[in-house]
Amino acid sequence: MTLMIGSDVLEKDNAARKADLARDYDSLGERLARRGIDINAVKAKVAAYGVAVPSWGVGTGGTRFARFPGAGEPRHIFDKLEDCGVIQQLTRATPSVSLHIPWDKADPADLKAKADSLGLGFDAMNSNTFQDQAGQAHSYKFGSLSHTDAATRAQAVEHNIECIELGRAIGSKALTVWIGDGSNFPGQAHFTRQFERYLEAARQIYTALPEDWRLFTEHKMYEPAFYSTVVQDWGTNYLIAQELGPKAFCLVDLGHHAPNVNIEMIVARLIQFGKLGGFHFNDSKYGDDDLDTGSIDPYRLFLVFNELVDAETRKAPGFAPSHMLDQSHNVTDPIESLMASAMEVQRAYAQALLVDRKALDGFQDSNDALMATTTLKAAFRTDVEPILAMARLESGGAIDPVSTYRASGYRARAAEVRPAVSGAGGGIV
Ligand code: LRH
Ligand code: MN
Ligand code: MN
Repeated sequence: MTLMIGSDVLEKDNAARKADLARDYDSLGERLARRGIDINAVKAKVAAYGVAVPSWGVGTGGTRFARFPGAGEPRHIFDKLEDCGVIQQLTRATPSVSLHIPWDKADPADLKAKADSLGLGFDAMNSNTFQDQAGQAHSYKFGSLSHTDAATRAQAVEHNIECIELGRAIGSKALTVWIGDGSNFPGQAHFTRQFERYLEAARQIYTALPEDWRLFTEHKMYEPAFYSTVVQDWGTNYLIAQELGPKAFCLVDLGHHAPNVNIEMIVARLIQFGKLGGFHFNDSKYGDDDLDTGSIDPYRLFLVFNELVDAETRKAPGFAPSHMLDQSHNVTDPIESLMASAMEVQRAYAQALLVDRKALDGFQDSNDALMATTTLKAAFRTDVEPILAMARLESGGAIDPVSTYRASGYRARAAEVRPAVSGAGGGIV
């Protein structure tokens, strides 16, 4: 039994919206033409854009206080892939999935066959040395790649190599390493020795990378370590990428910075020095909140994309970042949140494509701060929804993915075959 959205439902929902969309698209096209912008060129770029879905995002997340699972939660990676297939079917913006090992461990041939049947590919592999697994010889309680104990470090390195091997078999081309290593008390760890141990272990992972692979290291200011974190910011992350070599890059998770940090400027710096590996898109208000992309500060997302489009336009050397979502859904249907988030990322991209870069350059050179910022705002304020919707429609997706998804009854059908999960007692405070 296939759970995918039936073409009848998709066509019916699209049919009800097609005429309005055509009018909105024409009207926007006319207004953009007045600004010297070809709407079809923007649409073509948007249509070619893709952001990877995190396999772990399709299950209901949770906090350390509780988890409230929804109906029809995916049971395993194959259910997760089906959910990702729906997201791609309706949005046409998420052609690949990023796996997390060992959560998604399975026979590579089965993974590949399932993904192929859904028209999905595999993005970066993610290793997990921030929690212990059943039967594991050494605990990560006091760290993994930077642990004081050599055998624990070796186990963490070995796990990363296993992720590379699985990734290789399914067509992935990158490994993302995020560790929770750090300390909870001043004095608990020797900062320098701890980082030396990390670098030595990371070098071993780097050495195991296939020729055409990239290694992404992800910085995060705090949590689970609450006093110090080994890879705490983009400075340390950049040092790692420099130390390891040309296949090592920095991954920027938007939620992993202190509030008010100028993330778009970090992005610009990493681009300038050829070390921007990719993104984990999400949004935050206070810390690593893992909220839906663009739900809190869509302007910041736009400003990040403004840097990306700037780099793309001037063909910055070696510029090819990976784009992934990384969110935790606590109160929404994860499929709806991921579809909405993929569209938010696309929206920021489309808006950034509208920036009059020639005018902006001129205002920057003449120190016209007001007009420079107004130039950005003019792009950000443009409602690009007709461009996104038309790109989706033309590539076989839904004009309004959430509406089509709801009309399809997918979740209820999933709940019939996927047993209900209780959140009772799930808190780990
Ligand atoms: C760490 C993190 C990391 C992933 C995910 C599960 O906060 O964002 O990118 O491994 O959580
Ligand atoms: Mn992340
Ligand atoms: Mn995170």
